Amino acid sequence: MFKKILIANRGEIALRVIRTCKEMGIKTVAVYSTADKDSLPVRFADEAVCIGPPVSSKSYLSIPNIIAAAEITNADAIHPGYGFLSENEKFSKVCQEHGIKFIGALPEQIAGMGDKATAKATMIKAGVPCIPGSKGLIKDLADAKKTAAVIKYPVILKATAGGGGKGMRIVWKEEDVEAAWDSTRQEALAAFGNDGIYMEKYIEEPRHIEIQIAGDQYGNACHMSERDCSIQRRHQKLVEETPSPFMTDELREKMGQAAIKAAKAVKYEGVGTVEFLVDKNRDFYFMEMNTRIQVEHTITEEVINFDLIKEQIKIAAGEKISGKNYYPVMRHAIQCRINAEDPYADFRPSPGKITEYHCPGGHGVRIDAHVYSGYTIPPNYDSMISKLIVVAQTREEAILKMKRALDEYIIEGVKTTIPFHQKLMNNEDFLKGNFTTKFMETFEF
Ligand code: MV4
Repeated sequence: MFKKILIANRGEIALRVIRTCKEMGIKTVAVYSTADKDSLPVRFADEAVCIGPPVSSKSYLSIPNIIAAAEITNADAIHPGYGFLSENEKFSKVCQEHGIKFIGALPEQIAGMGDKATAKATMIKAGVPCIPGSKGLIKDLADAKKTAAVIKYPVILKATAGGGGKGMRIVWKEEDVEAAWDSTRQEALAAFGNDGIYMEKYIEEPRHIEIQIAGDQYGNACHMSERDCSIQRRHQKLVEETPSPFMTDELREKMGQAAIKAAKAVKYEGVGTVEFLVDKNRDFYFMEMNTRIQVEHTITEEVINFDLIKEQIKIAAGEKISGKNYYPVMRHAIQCRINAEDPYADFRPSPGKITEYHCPGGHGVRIDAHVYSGYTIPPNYDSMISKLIVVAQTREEAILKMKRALDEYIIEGVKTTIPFHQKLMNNEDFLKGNFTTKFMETFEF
């Protein structure tokens, strides 16, 4: 097992990883930018190293600074958390070259999943259901028109280097193909330095349902059931829950087996997520594979009673997974992301000092947060300040518990998304489980 892990991240996920390391008897190194010198991960880690100024490109994204911190502290592994360098092919490779275990995917797996057309080709070959579309990249405008005529409108153009909603255009009719083709290519080239574009049938009003998976270096893979992440706004998830209110035992089995196929196809080592779109007929299609721990891993932990960070560390250290699949049994978990944003002003970021802080507690309530009374939220990073997670026996009970916990939560000094979540927990369609990825477009707030 590792003796010392450096956490190449900040905020709640850095703290989350430190906590599991402590429980496993592993020493920890926090790295921090000058904006985070008073943060909890810096205080709770065994050692802390400043890696640069607030701007991420010179601190949390600086490979040389992070590797130097690992070398001077003698860390034998690096946990990248989510975001930042967690899915960076070069970082994974540089760690390898320095004899430091990267607790995440291999460089070639990151590259293979990061290029979306390549990822899709891999999944088609493995027998994972994919959305009908172009065979690989679209060559030119004529090819785009010809392909769209075959798969029929509406279609969607996607940048192969994109993902998470960046570099996409929906096309409803042939007259609009030319403009969409030109603008998607330009945007992709500017944003990713890669203008490769592929085309798919556009699935209207899908649900976003993802399967948690784990794989080990001995070729074993298992799934840990689903998370429904359909409640999102501009590709930012706001609420996640498991089980999905749209799920059936039959669909879970099919999606779970498809996710295992996906993991085995790339010899996946570690924990990961296979994202699917699910249409109204409960047909499901591979969308992306995330080779990292995700923000919403917590709800899976609560319903299957299992520490996913510990599993990640054990797999990276060469241990075997149990090989069995995990299902929620009489458990329902919901996570609300508490962001320092003003939901009454188009979710505008609201950084600043938290003057008063009181967090909820009690049976079935979990808070993953790095904030405290008197903490100043820096303006340099994303605005998520806390994750409020509840677990109960049924969805109805989980919603009641979430309402109670939201009412107890006091955060003063900055605007937060708490009032949004309170309103959502009373929404008739949400209560019925009747929502798709379009939900937030019409949600009145
Ligand atoms: C789609 C789609 C409909 N049809 N692909 C958005 C993020 C990226 N991972 C892919 N995305 C989508 N791809 C086809 N063929 C709709 C979306 C999409 C979406 C997906 C999941 C969650 C929220 C979304 C919001 C808008 C669009």
